[in-house]
Amino acid sequence: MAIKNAYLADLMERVIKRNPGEPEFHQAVSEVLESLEPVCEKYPEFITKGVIESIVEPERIIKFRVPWVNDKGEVVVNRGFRVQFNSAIGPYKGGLRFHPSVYEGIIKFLGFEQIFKNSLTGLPIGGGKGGSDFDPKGKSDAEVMRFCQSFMTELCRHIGADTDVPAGDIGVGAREIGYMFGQYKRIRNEFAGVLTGKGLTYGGSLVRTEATGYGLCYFTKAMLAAKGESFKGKTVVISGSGNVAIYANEKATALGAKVVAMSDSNGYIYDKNGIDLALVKEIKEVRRGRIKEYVDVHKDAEYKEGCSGIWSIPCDIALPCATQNELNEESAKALVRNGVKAVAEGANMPSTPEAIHVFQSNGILFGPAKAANAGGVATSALEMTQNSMRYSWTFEEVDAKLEGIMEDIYNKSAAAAEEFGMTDNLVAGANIAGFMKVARSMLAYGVC
Ligand code: NDP
Ligand code: 2IT
Repeated sequence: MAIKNAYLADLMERVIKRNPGEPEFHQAVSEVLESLEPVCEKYPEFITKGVIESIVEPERIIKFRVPWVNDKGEVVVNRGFRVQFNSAIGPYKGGLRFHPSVYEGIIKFLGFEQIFKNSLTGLPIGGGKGGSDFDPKGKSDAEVMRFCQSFMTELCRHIGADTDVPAGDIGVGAREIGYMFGQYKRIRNEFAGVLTGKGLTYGGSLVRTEATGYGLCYFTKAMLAAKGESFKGKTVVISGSGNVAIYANEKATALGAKVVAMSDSNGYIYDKNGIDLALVKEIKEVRRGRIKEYVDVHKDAEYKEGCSGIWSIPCDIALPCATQNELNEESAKALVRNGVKAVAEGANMPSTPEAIHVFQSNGILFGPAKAANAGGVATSALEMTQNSMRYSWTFEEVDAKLEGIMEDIYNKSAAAAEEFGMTDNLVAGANIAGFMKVARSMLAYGVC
């Protein structure tokens, strides 16, 4: 799957040289440049006017020390990042990830993907991402608060409701957003829509908590409907058991499917009767426990160590909702062997390029992350709209807008794939449709 266009191939080489030791970033850029080959043939100005050259370079990278005091009174120092990748169509927008695996390359891959995803939503948001190598697991609430306050003490100089609006991602949920919003408000003395995913009592939007998982199912519903299929009666496997996975389960079940497996970074559960989601919510959202605790209650369910085994469970629909590169070629082949019909990505870049190739070459419906998980950031943008209006929409209003946006993303991606001679290739379609709006804006600005 090499890039054939000489300029794009050379640019890819230079991206690798300029960003050494960042394989996830190289992977994300490579997929997009490959999709853009036919676009650059039709519109050579995107190359000659430097749009492609600029789009792979972040506008700004902020990297900072985050010192905080743990419960033993010791000073701990973490690293914080905010990559402000592209503001051509709106303020930088994208989540914050707190996980020990975070380094600059992870934030750059996520920030790069966010440019195209945010454009696909049709809403005025640019691309950014941030985070830290801080691990919230096993920390007390007081430790998480002190970390979040220290993180925001630096970050607050760089963000703003019209500049850059962070939100949650892995390890950052309502608790962390609350601590960070409180610190922003205190230091800057302004009550502004500077973060999304806020609590409902202080400017949050209804449906934001559910939005990524619900949106993933709305996208999948549209993708299935285009082929005369639906969720009804289907068996679904969902990796992860965090925010995205839980609400993907809730919506898939509401649409008539049976979810039989979920996981965390230690292992997975299989419940042939259908996962008891209330119990998963209690374990993950209330107790902050491990998924294996599920089998303490449901003795007939199985727990197995290791995450990748989840893809050996037969299913009609697979929704990877944990993390990048969690689904490799071998897992993709197992899914295909077991008759999977559709795969849609709730996590960012969960399938390796080899896995995507297996799905596409076997005619499996494949919804790439940029399109399929855009419901979270789309609803964040709706939260920004409500904050600007100083008004709140009802759950039903936001949910209806979310479903409309996800259908539109499916239609735009499918249409772009068709226009460029790659019918049904939603990877290429989403990359192209997301790129066009950003690229046209960049062209309008000249060199900047
Ligand atoms: P959470 O922190 O709520 O949950 C993350 C889940 O993924 C947990 O079950 C976690 O298990 C598992 N996980 C995390 N890292 C790994 C790893 N290295 N290996 C295996 N499993 C892992 O995060 P979210 O649900 O918010 O995010 C999940 C994915 O969805 C991410 O890729 C994120 O970028 C993406 N996403 C999130 C959006 C949002 O609105 N929250 C929007 C769009 C995409 P454990 O508890 O063991 O760590
Ligand atoms: O990957 C993502 O799109 C997110 N983590 C959500 C970003 C946001 O700003 O809501």
